[in-house]
Amino acid sequence: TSSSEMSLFDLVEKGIKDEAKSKTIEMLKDTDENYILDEILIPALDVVGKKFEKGEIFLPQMIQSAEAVKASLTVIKENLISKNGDKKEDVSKGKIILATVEGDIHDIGKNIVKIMLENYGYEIIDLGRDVPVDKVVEKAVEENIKLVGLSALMTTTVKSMEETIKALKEKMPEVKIFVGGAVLTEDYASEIGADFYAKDAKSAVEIAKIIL
Ligand code: B1M
Repeated sequence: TSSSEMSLFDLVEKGIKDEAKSKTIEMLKDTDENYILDEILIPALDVVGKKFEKGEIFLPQMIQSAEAVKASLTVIKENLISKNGDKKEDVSKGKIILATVEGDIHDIGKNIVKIMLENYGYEIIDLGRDVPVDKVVEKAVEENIKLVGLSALMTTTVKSMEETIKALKEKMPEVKIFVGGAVLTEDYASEIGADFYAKDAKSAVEIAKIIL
């Protein structure tokens, strides 16, 4: 099969970035972006992750698949902006800090959450990935933040998520924190002191509506 005939799923799995981007543009003409996210991009990365775990593929391939997803996400984001362009409110519904915790460089999930929250009118202060505990706390204090969202993808980095939550609550007892990422569960989230667990980007929006 030539890459132009491949499905978006296969393009992500094979890490073919430019074609993934053009395929997304084509699909968005008649396909909902949530379908593309939940039924294609995320499942394709799950397959990639499983193959990596089994040693069937290696880090460079996993990086290429991630790049293909990022290219596709750029298009999805632009599409949402142009769809909402005329009905966009100028006033922000409130500020939210987002960060992937220290030690963890996985930021695709956080970036999807960011796209969705921005789409609903929230102002996002994106601290990026591998963010030191102190940086999150400093920024939250400086901006007098009411809501912070943290992402962690690895069993090893849930520890720094817990530390970030502890440090934030010490400085700002009123701050609310929501957490997400494939390694977390509702129970685990409350065990490490988070106020809310967001299983996906839609739940993050629901949490923002409650708090802000
Ligand atoms: Co890595 N990686 N990776 N990786 N990677 C995982 C997480 C892994 C499960 C793969 C595996 O072995 N099966 C495994 C972790 C094992 C573990 O701890 N349990 C792993 C590993 C081991 C590693 C390295 C250590 C590999 C190495 O170097 N030997 C290394 C880590 C380096 C580091 O962080 N210090 C590494 C690197 C990478 C890449 C750079 C190649 C790339 C990341 C690129 C990037 O993000 N910029 C990558 C990728 C792509 C993956 C997999 C395949 C996909 C992750 C992903 O983006 N999923 C992943 C396997 C898997 O999860 N299937 C894997 C899609 C994303 C949309 O899902 O982030 O869960 P997710 O987000 C969801 C929800 O969880 C939720 O909403 C999102 C949308 O529904 N959510 C939130 C997430 N964050 C949220 C925050 C919220 C709210 C909701 O509020 C704040």
